[in-house]
Amino acid sequence: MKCCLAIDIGGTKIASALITGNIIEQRQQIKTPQDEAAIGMSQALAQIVQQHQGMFDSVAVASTGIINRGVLTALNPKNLGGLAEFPLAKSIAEHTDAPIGLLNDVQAAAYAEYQLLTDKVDNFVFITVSTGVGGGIILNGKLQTGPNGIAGHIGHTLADPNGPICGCGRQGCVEAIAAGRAIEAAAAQWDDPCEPAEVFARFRQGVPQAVELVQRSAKAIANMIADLVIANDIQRVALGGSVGLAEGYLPLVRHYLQQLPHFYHTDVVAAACGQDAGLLGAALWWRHELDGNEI
Ligand code: ADP
Ligand code: BMX
Ligand code: ZN
Repeated sequence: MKCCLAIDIGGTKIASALITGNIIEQRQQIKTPQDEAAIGMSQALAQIVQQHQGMFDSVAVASTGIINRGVLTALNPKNLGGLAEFPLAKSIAEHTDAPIGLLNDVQAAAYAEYQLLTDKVDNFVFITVSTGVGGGIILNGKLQTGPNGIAGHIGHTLADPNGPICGCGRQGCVEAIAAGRAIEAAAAQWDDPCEPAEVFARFRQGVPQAVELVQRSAKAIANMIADLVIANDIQRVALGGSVGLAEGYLPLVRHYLQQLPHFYHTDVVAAACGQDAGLLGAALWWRHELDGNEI
């Protein structure tokens, strides 16, 4: 059975694993380099590939950023320690001759989650609320990447025209209000500052400041889902990412969506693969592409 080295590059962590069929083995996780980000990224990728040398016959990468023609272009470079552009395919090809497939991280996650649905729908969206806010859109059963790899970058749709300036340069993006980094930035200003994981602990204890911050995030995501439903007739949404999967968050998103007129409603569920959706999706998608091209 063919084995794929899967790598999932997020703004906070880089996960890797060997994937055979649907089986994930040797899963590892390191922090995404933030200082000297380009050098750090090259070194991290070199280390991952070299460590697994001889154990895989293809490499599949799910990465944050716009992935187009082998290059990672950050829409929001602040999520990657200021890294605006990185030659992802070239950097990995220096260490292996295996075929390399690249996809945006959330497009990959959407691919995996859609494959694993037991009751198929036509139109499906995967949303991650993590370092940033990202999306992967399936329409009529087909993953949308767009001609330039941009499709699904829903974190950069408008939440509040008077909101904070987003790292992409636009004012009031969903990401600037709802993402882990947005929560982190707001909580850093508190008299008793804390990290997002602690914000959620305080939210669950009912601390008003934390409740307000988490509610603001969940409401922005609910409204973004409503926009997706009304634009594309989305039948199901799966939510992932460390914020999206944090205890208490999904019920809040459902609550705000439920408050809107019924036209905007859809099923919202937790990611079935949890934190592994990106890894698995990259591997499944790349296997499908390679098999499709076999003569
Ligand atoms: P990535 O963006 O690299 O895919 P994650 O999905 O883990 O990584 O998201 C990272 C973001 O989630 C960070 O902003 C971090 O502060 C936040 N975070 C991490 N753990 C938790 C938690 N337990 N509850 C809420 N937020 C969390
Ligand atoms: C940002 C953008 C998307 C990404 C999303 C979630 C960059 C570097 N990334 O909107 O491409 O899919 O974040 O990424 O511009 P994550 O790092 O939070 O998983
Ligand atoms: Zn933006």
